[in-house]
Amino acid sequence: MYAQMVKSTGSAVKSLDEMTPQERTFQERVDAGERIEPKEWMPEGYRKTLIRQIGQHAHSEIVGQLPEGNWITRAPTLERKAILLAKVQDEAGHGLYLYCAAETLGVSRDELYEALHEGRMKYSSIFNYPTLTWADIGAVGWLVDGAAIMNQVPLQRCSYGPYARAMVRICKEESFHQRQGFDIMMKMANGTPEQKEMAQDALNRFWGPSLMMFGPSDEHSVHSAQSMAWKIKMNGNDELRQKFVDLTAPQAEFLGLTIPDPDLKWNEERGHYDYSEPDWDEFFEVLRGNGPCNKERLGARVKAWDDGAWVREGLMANAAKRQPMAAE
Ligand code: FAQ
Repeated sequence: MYAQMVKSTGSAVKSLDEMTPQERTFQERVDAGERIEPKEWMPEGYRKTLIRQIGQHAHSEIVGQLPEGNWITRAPTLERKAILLAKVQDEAGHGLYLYCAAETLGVSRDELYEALHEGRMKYSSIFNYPTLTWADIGAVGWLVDGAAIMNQVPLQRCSYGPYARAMVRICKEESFHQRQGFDIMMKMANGTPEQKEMAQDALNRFWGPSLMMFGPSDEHSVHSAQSMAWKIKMNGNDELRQKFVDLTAPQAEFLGLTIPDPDLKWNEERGHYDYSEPDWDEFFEVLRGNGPCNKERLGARVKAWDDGAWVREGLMANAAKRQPMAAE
């Protein structure tokens, strides 16, 4: 239990010639940049891929509240506490927009929760790492929200209307989150030597896991080719990871912190930073349920669901009582 099963079902992308007329019309609409809306015809694989990606994205937002929620009562000032509280609430909102977007595809929120709780659906690997110090909250905002934005800004242009529209507001909020994380890092990096050391330690622990957020390298990404053909994903995993490194390396320099990668350096010829691949064995172990916090994170979600049973039962009983009255 609690493993996020590493079971992918990527299949080859059909050429236009291999498609049925209906599939071809659909693909041509996608290629022309048209938006697909819920009641319109779509290939079954498109619908399933969206449910998988949007559902896992929603779960990530919800599980992602846990590492930060851990610090709400211990934030160093009232202002930081209020900001963190607002950020964690935003993540709940993101999860809800995304569950709503998934529901337009014919799956219920309860079904998605069940799949998460039974280990049949994943959430982002990053949330299986602990937040040990206040500087980790800075690193989460700076790096984790930074990586999330890098991936999500292009999704505002994805082919499925409800997902693309949910992304607009989510990206605005994530951008505020990223800046608040950077602000915490600025304070810590320019504080006492101990505070700077905490900031460096947080960067050391979150750098590799943040790179993993973009998914496996393109050659190991089972879904990328089809998802990009359908514009469910707008970029490959490696392309976005590189963009993230290019944007973040100068920020670390500005903070006076060192990215824990001896091979990180600007490559004039490529016009990009060279960097080391993260530890992919660790990534797949985390996906198998063996990360530092997998059991704790999923355990917390299952407990929240079980503890809320009486509320759901009460609401259902109340609705059932009201139904005959409404009919009268
Ligand atoms: N963690 O073939 P690909 C956030 C799985 S939101 C876990 O490349 P795909 C906000 C993948 O599901 C962060 N599993 O897959 C926040 C697949 O397995 P499956 C979440 C991963 O889907 C901030 C298998 O590996 N963002 O942080 C991961 O084409 C702070 C093969 O991989 C999104 O979900 C991973 N890192 O590309 C909240 C964005 N990577 O499903 C609180 C939308 C891959 O077949 C605090 N999602 N896998 O069993 C996407 O863009 C894509 O789904 C990718 C993966 C890029 C994540």
